[in-house]
Amino acid sequence: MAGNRDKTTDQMKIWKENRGVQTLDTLTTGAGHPIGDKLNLQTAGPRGPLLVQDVVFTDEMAHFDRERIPERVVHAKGAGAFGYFEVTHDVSRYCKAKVFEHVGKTTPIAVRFSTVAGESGSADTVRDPRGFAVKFYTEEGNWDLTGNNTPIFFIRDALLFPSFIHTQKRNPQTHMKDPDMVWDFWSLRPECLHQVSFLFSDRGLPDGYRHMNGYGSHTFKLVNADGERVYCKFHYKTDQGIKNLSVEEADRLASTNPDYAIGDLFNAIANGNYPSWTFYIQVMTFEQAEKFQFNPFDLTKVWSHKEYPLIPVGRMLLNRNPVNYFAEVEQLAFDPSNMPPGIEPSPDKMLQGRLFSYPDTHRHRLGANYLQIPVNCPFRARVANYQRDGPMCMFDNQGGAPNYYPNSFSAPECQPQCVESKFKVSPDVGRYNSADEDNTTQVRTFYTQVLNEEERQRLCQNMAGALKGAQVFIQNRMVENLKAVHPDYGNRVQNLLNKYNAEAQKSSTVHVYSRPGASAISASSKM
Ligand code: HDE
Repeated sequence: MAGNRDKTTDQMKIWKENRGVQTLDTLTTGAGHPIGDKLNLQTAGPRGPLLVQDVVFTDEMAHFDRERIPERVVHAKGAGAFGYFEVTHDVSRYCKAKVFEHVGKTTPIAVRFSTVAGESGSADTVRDPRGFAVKFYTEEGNWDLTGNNTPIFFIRDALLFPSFIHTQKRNPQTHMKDPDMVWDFWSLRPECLHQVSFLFSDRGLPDGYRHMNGYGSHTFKLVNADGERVYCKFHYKTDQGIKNLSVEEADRLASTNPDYAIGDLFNAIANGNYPSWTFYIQVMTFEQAEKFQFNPFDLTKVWSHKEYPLIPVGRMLLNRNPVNYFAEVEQLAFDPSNMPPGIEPSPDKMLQGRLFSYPDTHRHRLGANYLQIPVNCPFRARVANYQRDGPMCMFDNQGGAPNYYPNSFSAPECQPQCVESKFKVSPDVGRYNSADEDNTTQVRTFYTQVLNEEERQRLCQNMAGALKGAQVFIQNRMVENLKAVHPDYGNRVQNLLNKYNAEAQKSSTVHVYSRPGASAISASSKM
């Protein structure tokens, strides 16, 4: 037994050894008062009742009652680590951001990897995209590249995101995952096809967090010191090599070791086996963007690596585990609108939607002063502005400096060289339908050219294995979408579904009409 213990299992033993001190700290209340007895309530006689004056108790219980903050509405389960980013190639011709200033420059980083749909106690080895969020603590403020392990996403209009996520979470009545919800949405929105195909391929089950790539996914804008702009995409390629789990192994781990990915990352770092990723950009000029065969800001599409080759930039390495999970990982708040001068958003509607959503959710989850929490604080830049007060204001609140602008008292001034680049927007304001912006060409390439025959078989098997849980009319609609990608794709999934549906009918275990929710609704509607 003792021989099998790894660094996560031995955390407390290691902590005690590292502490090295023989004398014990004085136990105190939250206010720092020494505590004489922490095992027994103060009561009137040995059988109670207890006294309101027992502040040792009320201090402890009142804090416990408030221990939980809202979990992230998506990406609730995750692992964090710290390290640095090092520039290995000069890209200053594209970007003036100090993080890329010169070869050899290092910038401290915080990283959080996550699953998407599960709650904070859910299993790590489920089929789901993985979050790949990196915070660069630069001297021009933090840069958060809040990406995934996939270069694309399900939808291309931010207005659909809350509904999409509802379908991935729990049924409003049964509080269970619901295949009808999932496949109804995916089949109604064919722009999901690319990401769904990626998800049900082998890469939908990465082996922990060290063996997957990361992507900024969106198109961003880079600006150089002369004000010249290009569009860009960011890529991290794992130096550990891609490794995925088989369906059977993922299922086994989900029941035997649901924290598999967190443990794998923690142990690797604790053992000095530091994971690293090589960082690349793809660059597209504004002229190329005009002529690009797809909308270059469509998050459901990739840019061909042949036409827009990966340009090496640097390497990121993780060499420190969190000292405290809540302080450094649960409170770690990423925000795509955290961009230093030189890195700007493209018009991508999804990215633009995210610029609002993240700081908004942090104000709800962590409070108005969440940027003062040490792990979020842009500690390499000196924050100087006119924001004051609010709950949990932790530092000196900028002392006696003026709290209004403009002022005549030598307070922080604007830096005109840091103003965002200008760009032209002239079209009519409207709600433009983006549902049918070519949903199949790149999926066809993925199906026919990226995957080999065995991978195609597994993709169809994985997809049919999940789609069989949805009602038949939803299955049919999904299959029609797959046929539009490639007849072989649709036919294979259909054949597997036929088999499953026949088996289900035989054993009359079709879930569809046996959901308790369905009968409860119809019963109550008759009353
Ligand atoms: Fe997120 N997403 N997202 N997302 N996302 C959140 O922020 C949102 C999207 C991603 O480790 C939330 O702090 C909208 C794409 C990661 O803490 C929330 C849209 C990509 C993480 C949110 C998207 C991501 C989040 C939930 C569509 C990859 C975890 C809690 C417009 C490129 C970061 C939170 C961490 C987390 C909103 C789509 C990646 C609600 C509105 C695309 C890695 O703000």
